[in-house]
Amino acid sequence: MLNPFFKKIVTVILFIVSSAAIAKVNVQANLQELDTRGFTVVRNVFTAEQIKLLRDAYLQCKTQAFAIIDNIPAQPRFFSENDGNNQSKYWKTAQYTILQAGKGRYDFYQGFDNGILASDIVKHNAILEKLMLAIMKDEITNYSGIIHSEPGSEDQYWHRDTHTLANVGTDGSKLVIHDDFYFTILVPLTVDFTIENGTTEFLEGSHRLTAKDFGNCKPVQVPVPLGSALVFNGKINHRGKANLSKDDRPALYIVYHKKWYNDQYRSGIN
Ligand SMILES: O=C(O)CCC(=O)C(=O)O
Repeated sequence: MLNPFFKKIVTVILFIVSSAAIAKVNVQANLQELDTRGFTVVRNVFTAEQIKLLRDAYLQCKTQAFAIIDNIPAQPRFFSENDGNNQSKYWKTAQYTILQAGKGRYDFYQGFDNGILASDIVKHNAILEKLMLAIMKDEITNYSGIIHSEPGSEDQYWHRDTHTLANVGTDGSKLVIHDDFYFTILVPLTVDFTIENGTTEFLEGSHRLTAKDFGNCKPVQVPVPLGSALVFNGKINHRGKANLSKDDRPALYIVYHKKWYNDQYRSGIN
């Protein structure tokens, strides 16, 4: 018979070992989903305290962004996507770039990742980093921004997040044969992502396909609770959906990519 002290120690050790085993199994499940479906929801990535700090930072970014959107003229943006033409607009100052990502939907893209958005909470989350290194192995970097989707926003245009790595055409034939090098992570900041407020829609498996085969993919939306992270391959065809709720649906995004890729360049932006 173990004395109570040893019994307690054994219980603690068993708990640690089983938690580590569960974490390992979950990482494997997330990696498997990323490989086959192209997206996955990782649970319990951020604490409630961290989400509160991130939410406060988002509210400051929103004030800064709308001081620009409401006061300087937007510039038109023309670009090609999935072998089709697209049109949008953007606002640019010496410090900030904001992209319109569909009606009522804004990407606070450049100039916003300072303060808490530049802290270890965002830049070095242990769970996310482990996942990213498991796939991309080494020489990775990340940056962050915010997607602000207002009530009444409309469906975004379908797109991949990466360049298609071809000089001619945007069907993705050169992209899909390349090792995975870019992942986007969306983090709910004030509300869960739901079907009603427009959680991201994916063409399941399209990260492995050229645009001509997108018709074979199933459109899928997944709910993402606060504290979790929606992780997806930058090659996957996806879009933000209309926000039919009465609340803003902000998302922090963290992009991880191989260091050789330049994500500070965007087609159609001067
Ligand atoms: O808002 C979303 O759910 C997705 C946003 C997105 O894909 C983008 O702006 O590139």
